[in-house]
Amino acid sequence: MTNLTFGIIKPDAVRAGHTGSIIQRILDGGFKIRGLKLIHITRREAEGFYEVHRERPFFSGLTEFMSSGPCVVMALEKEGAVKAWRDLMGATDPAKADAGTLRKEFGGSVGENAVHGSDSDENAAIEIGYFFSRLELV
Ligand code: DAT
Ligand code: MG
Repeated sequence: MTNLTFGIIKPDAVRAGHTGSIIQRILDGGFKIRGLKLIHITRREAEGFYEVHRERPFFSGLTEFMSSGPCVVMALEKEGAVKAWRDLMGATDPAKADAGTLRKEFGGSVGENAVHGSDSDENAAIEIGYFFSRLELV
């Protein structure tokens, strides 16, 4: 799975109509899309996904937000995919993200920052498995 990562176009960006623009930026960035679907996750599913952050003060707001509307989940392929996708996303806080990154362009705040990306190959495999069945990956 070393050339795969997992990404989400979060509910804020989908709501604002940025899905198409973000997917175009992903393709322009040289990623191959191996899995893609629009889903609306429950609070419980968001809590499971962000389990490692359960003790953080922002956990409740984060899981409420992630279950607040549809999002787009993606399995993305590129050499060094995890780092390449995090580089394209930019810093967690859009105010600190570099110019030209997705979070700079589409993120509104540290909590509602437009996109998610895995932080390691190991977590990419876990996160892809959380949202996609084998049949949904090409
Ligand atoms: P990243 O999404 O860049 O990997 P993270 O794993 O530290 O960042 O946090 C996961 C998400 O939690 C992040 O995308 C938005 C939210 N979050 C992180 N820090 C926050 C904070 N200080 N206040 C509110 N939400 C925060
Ligand atoms: Mg993270």
